[in-house]
Amino acid sequence: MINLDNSSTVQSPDLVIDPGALSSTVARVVEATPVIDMHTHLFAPRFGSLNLWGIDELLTYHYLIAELFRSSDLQPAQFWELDQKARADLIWESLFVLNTPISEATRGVVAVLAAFGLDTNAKDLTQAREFFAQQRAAEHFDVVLNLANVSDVVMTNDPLDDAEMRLWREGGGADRRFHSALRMDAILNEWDAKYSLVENLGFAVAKDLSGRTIPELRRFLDHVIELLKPLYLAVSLPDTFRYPDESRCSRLIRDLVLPVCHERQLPFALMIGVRRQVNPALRLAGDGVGRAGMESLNRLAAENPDNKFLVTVLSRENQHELCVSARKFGNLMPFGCWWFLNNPSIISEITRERIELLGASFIPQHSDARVFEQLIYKWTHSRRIIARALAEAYEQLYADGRAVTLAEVQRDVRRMFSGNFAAWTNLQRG
Ligand code: FIX
Ligand code: ZN
Repeated sequence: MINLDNSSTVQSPDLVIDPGALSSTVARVVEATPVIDMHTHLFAPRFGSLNLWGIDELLTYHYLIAELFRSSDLQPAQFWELDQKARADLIWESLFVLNTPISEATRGVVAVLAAFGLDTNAKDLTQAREFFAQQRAAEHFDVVLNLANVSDVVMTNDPLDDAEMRLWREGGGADRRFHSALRMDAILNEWDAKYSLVENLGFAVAKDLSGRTIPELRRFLDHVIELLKPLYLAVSLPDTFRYPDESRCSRLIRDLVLPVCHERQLPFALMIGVRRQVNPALRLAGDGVGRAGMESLNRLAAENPDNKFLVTVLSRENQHELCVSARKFGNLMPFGCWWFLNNPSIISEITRERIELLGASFIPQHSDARVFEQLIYKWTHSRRIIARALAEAYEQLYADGRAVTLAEVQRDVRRMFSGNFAAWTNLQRG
């Protein structure tokens, strides 16, 4: 038996871990294992202004905007009249000075400030603004990726965003740490409002999907896939999503997305349960959650056994059903504790039930980071919780009569943090 509590102990991977050292050993392995962050809203440094970073962006994150209105008399319309610095000052004052930053999103900002040795109890943002103003983006991003131990970042790329597509044409894909995910929301969820954007790009498409719309959309996707080389296609879907039905979304998934994904061996990521703009006054912070009907997911998996799906659901009440669906259909890969679920108490519950039902055959987390430094706290917080859940599983295994080696723990964590995703997407690691 080896006891890793004494850090000077030579860690022989093949020796069994002392049960009393399981918790600290698993925590150390989880902390040391690089992760592929398979869903973010970040961009490679060369995408310039598309990338958000620094204290003012951290504080005006839509999670904190939603929390501000619970601790301030300001109305949203008044808030939107302020410039970004004034918004950040107000959020700092309301949520970090006049109140204690104990929510997940406020604690996250505290963790980022602490990571850079900044005053987490400052009365204003003077010191923080001076620090971030002295940073150069590319080097700063390297520091953040290193602190978060993130080896790869998967972006969210909208093929109908002209500014973004121009950056791709100018070499956007050159950074091997950043990978594309082709986001289909505009086509699948907003076709009636946005089909003319595809038409204006020279593709003969129709609002009612008539004529050559499907082959022309296929030609459009082929063009975009050649440019972006995405690891997967993705869409967020409301809790009301049903498949199959007569909706444009259902028809486009069946006749366009699934055939393209199958032929190109690209997974299709389904992010189900978002109820967009339940409070439009909050803008990006105005989205809500609804419990999805999981029968549609089962139908998709059953009818398309040769398609691979990445799946995350937004309602806590859907999590157990997703685990059961993943046990029934090997072409489903559950991932992440998405958005309103990305909180320690719920990450803990979801990870434990996934380990109990799926072993290590799932992707425990993604950051969904929108501001670069969020990688630091989102991964520090999640690693802490995932390590505890995994250590508990090993403790129960010991109680049932089997020990584990350091090499086995390292194998299991590598599988969850990168192996499952790399295998699912055929990601060739450079
Ligand atoms: O659909 C998505 O990718 C969601 O993650 C976003 O719409 C959401 O605003 C978000 O960033 C949640 O963390
Ligand atoms: Zn997202």
